[in-house]
Amino acid sequence: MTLPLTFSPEVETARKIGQPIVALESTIITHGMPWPQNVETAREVEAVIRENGAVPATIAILDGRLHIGLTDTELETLGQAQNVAKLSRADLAACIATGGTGATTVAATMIAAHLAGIEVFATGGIGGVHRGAETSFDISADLQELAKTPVTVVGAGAKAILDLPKTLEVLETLGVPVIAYGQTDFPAFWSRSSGLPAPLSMDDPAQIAAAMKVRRSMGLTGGHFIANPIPEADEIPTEVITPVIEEALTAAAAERIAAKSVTPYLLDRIFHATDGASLVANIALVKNNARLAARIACELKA
Ligand code: PSU
Repeated sequence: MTLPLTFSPEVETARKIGQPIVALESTIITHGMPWPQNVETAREVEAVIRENGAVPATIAILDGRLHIGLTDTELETLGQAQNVAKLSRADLAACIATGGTGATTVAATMIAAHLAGIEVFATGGIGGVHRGAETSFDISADLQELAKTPVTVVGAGAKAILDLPKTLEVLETLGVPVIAYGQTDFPAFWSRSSGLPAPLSMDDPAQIAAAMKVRRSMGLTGGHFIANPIPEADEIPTEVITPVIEEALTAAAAERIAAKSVTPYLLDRIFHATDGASLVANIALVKNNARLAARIACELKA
């Protein structure tokens, strides 16, 4: 069978003329941010990618078709839709086969990007090892995907709601290069530093593109994770965000929130507890990641 694949007109043209393309995920739209900021942010992030010389390709499954690039109407519809499925590696095929609609997580977006020949992808932050994983076994499929699929993901580290030391340990075990951009510390999403050193550090998008090319020519599987700290002006200091995260985690445990619902629940709770400041920071860091991803995509073509 042929895969039901739809390229947006903009992405179709970019493919024909060989323009750099940056993939974007859709779970951040449906499960990561409230309406209408989710759609506004998605549009702004796409604009940042264009301003930096690349073409954005937001990825989602709509009525059983895998879309690489969404039109403005599709973006708006997805952003307002209720009960959209959150798709990871395990759910993609079933969603397409049953004609469903779903938003792609980091893992699923990497798979779709690779199918479409896109090598760079910008998001907010990757999933990781959840706190208490020693009993819950809750580890995001994003980590395994980074080990398997040759797509470079740019994110502001991993969300501070996770167990960051364990997340870095698992990435190391899986052989995923974790490269902090412009600093040596691993960033913690809303804050610039997690207090943990990043395994690797680079200051130049051209170096990152070079590392991608070497990895490809060595025949190594998997991608890179580029950990790009939130801009200084937009960060929420660790002392401020930590107690909010602790409170949200306690509430999630009391309400027995599990599996795929954990991350959206915590993000929503933190949004309310910070009077929206966590969302402002989230929007700023995604745009910052889009900028870097576009620069890397352009260097790859250079
Ligand atoms: N980045 C954000 N907000 C999000 C996410 C990333 O700024 O909501 C999503 C991504 O789609 C990522 C998912 O794959 O959170 C992780 O979910 P989980 O912990 O259930 O694997």
